[in-house]
Amino acid sequence: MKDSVKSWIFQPEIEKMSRNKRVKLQEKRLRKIVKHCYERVPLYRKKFEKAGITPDDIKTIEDLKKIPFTEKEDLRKAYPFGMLAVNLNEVLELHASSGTTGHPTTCAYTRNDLKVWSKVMARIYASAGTERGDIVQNAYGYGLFTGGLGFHYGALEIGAAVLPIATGGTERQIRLAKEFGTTILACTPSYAAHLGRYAKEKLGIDPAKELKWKSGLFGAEAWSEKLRERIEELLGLEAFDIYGLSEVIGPGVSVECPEHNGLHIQEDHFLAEVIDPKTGEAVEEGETGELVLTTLTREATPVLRFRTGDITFLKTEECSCGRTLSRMGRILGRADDMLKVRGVKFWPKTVEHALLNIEGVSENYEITIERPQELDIMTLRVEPEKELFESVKGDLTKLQGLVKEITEQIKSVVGVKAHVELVPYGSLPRFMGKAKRVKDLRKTL
Ligand code: DLL
Repeated sequence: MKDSVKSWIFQPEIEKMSRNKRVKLQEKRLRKIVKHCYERVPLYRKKFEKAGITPDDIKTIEDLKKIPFTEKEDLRKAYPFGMLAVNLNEVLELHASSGTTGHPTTCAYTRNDLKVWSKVMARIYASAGTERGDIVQNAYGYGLFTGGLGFHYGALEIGAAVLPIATGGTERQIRLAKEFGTTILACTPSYAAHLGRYAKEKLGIDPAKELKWKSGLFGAEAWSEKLRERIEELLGLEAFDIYGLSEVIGPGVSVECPEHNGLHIQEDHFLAEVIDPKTGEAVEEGETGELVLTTLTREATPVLRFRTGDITFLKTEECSCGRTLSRMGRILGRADDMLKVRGVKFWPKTVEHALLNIEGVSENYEITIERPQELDIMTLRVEPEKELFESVKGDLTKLQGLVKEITEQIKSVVGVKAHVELVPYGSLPRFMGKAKRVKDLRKTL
C-alpha cells in the first residue's frame, strides 16, 4: 500500500454529533416519514391497519418495532409505481433494482432525495481521502444499477473530477488510469482484482507502481478481508468497503473509515436494526442477524423497516476516527443465500476466506452444489495463481498437494467436505459487475 490516505470528515456537524442529539433528530424525522408513508402509500396504510396502529403510535425509536416489516416482495408486487409516496411530477430520477433474484423493484428520487444521495456519497468519498483535484475512475455500471450515478453525484459534491468510464473495457480502464493519472478507483471488489491482474499479466503494467490510485471504494457484493489484502497489494491502494442498496438509496448507506473496523452508517438518514431472520426479534448488540433499514428522509420511495436480507451486526462503541455514527460489520452474506450443505450452514464468503489463506490460490473460484441422490455434493473449482500454473506448464496433475491442502482447509474452516478441482488459470468467468460464484443446482432439480 502507498502512504495512508488523508481521510477527512465531510459533515462533521452531523457525523460527530452527540448520540443524544442524533436520537432526537432521528425521532423527529421518524415521526414525519411514518406519517408521509401512511398518508401517501396504500400498502403502508394497510399494514398499519392490520397491526392496529396509526402514525400517532410511533413517537420514539423504541416504537419502531410496532411497525410491520417491509419485504422485497411488497415492493415487487407494487411494481412499477405502487410504492411512490410523491406525485410522479416530483420525481427526477428512476431506477429499477438489478432483480438478480426475482422481478425488479422501482426506486425513485425527488430533487431532495438526489441532494441527500450526493451528500452521503460525499461523506463516503471524504472517508476514503477524496479531495478536490482527485480524479475518480468510476467503473461501476451506469444505468439502472444505482452504483454508477451514486458515485458520480458524490464525486461532484466533493468537487473531484469524475471519469464516468463505467464497467468493462478492461484494457481501456488501465490505459486511461495511466494517461489521466486517476487517483480514486470505484468498482466492485472482484473487478478491482481483475483490473490488477489484467494490468500485470496482459499489459505488463504494475498498478501498484505505475498507477496513481491511492484509494478504492469497493462494494455491491460480499468480499472478505483476504480479498482486501490481495487487492491492496495488487493495486497499491487503500481499499474501503462501501455498502448500500437500491431500495434504500443505492450506494451510500455506510462506509469504512481508516480504522477499517466496521462501516459507519449514515444514521441521520437511515435507521438500522438487526433482527433474527427467523423470529423477527431484535438481537443483542454485536450479535449477527439480518439488517433492517428505515429511510428517515427519503421522499419518493421511502421504506419502513425494510428487510435487506443482508447478514451483519451492529456496534455503537466509539470509534477513534471521531465519528459518532454506529458501525455495522462487513456483510457476511445474505439470509437467503446462506448455503446449507449436508446440514452445515455457511456463507460463500467463508469459502473465499479459507481459500485465500492458501499460497498459490487465486481469487477465482466457483462453488457448485448438486444433489444427484439424497446427499449434497459440493464441488469447488479453483484457479491456481498464474505463476504457479505456468511453473507446472499447465499440468495440473502436478499440483495434487495443493488440492489436498485446499480440501483440508475447507473441511476445517467451513466444516464441509468439498471435491476440489484445480482448473486452468483464466478458465473461470471474470465479472465486471457483481460476481456470481455459487451454482446451487439443487434448487432446479
Ligand atoms: O449494490 C448499491 C451499491 C453500489 C453499493 C455500489 C455499493 C457500491 P443493489 O444492486 O440494490 O445496490 O444491491 C444491493 O448488494 O443488499 C447486498 O446484498 C449487496 N451489497 C452491496 N454493498 C455491499 C458490500 C447496490 N459492501 C445488495 N458488501 C445488498 C457486501 C454488498 N454486500
